[in-house]
Amino acid sequence: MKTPITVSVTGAAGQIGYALLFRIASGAMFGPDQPVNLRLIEIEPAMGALEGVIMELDDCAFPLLNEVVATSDLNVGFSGANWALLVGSVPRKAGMERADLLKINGGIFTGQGKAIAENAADDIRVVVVGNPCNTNALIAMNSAAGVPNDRFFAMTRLDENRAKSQLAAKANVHNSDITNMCIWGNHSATQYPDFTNAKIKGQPVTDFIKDQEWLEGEFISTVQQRGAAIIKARGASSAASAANGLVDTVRALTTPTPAGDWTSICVCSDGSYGIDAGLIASMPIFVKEDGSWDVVPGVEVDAFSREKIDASVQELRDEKAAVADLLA
Ligand code: NAX
Repeated sequence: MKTPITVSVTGAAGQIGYALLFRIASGAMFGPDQPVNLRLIEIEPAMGALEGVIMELDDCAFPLLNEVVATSDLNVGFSGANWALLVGSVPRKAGMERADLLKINGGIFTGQGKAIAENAADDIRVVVVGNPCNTNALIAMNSAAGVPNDRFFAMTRLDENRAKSQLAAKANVHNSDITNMCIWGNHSATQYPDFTNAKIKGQPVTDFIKDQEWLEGEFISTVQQRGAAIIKARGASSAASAANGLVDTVRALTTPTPAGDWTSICVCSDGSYGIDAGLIASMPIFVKEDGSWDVVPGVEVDAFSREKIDASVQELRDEKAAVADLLA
């Protein structure tokens, strides 16, 4: 049996947490031969609910679940963590300005970044899901002195999966026929799902979908607005599909990317593709055999894509400016 890895999850008693923990404990995230220790982090008022979730984890008798710790103490929560999955955040309430939301959550992610730097394992990798996830990841990265920037990620895999599913339905093919789907920019309504570089059965999307107006209009807006559509239909935000997006994200980061393909993850930009260095932005990523990753070079950005990417990057710049005082 392998040595257990330690996975810290914030917001563990929330609805994504409820869909996520069982998939981590079952082996879906790290594989069927990798035992896991879970460190579940919640705020005090949610500790009772978290106890209930842990009772259910116990009741699954998962062979791969080695140890579960529940805590509201960040130093305990991130102790020895190999992975930190930062799901918890404070939702926007009626009357709250976006800038207020950025500041409130920013405060959470400075403390978490600092605690990660002080307590996590040397190989720590951090994936932020809690919104606004790009800027929260930026704050955590800037607060985690000594942890390399290339260990910080934010999630746009759910958006990538949504985009693949929309293209597959329109082209009447299977989801697995869609490759090279990139989400650019911010995980927000300005994100750009790039159909110009996506492929269907290895061919340009336009070989299968002749309706350019749909691609440039309804396709993009459906992906951008999918979260809102789910809230409207379900009365609650995406949870199982978000948890699945996170399972896919971690698997993508721990598995070499198939040759010629890529995956969308928000990473710290090195200035590629006209995205300011230091912003956490979604772009096409390739994970190598040795487990390190690179931005895929040479992806063509046409005038249509350029405008969409620039708009989303501008939003990231504005978010960064709104939390400037939280960036060390
Ligand atoms: P819930 O409100 O159900 O759960 C959030 C949990 O976080 C709560 O249990 C709360 O007690 C906890 N929490 C709050 N502050 C905390 C702190 N300082 N430390 C630890 N835990 C804390 O939300 P849920 O539906 O689970 O969504 C979680 C986050 O994911 C939200 O910010 C949401 O906007 C975001 N999402 C991000 C997505 C993405 O693709 N990046 C998609 C899905 C989702 O919208």
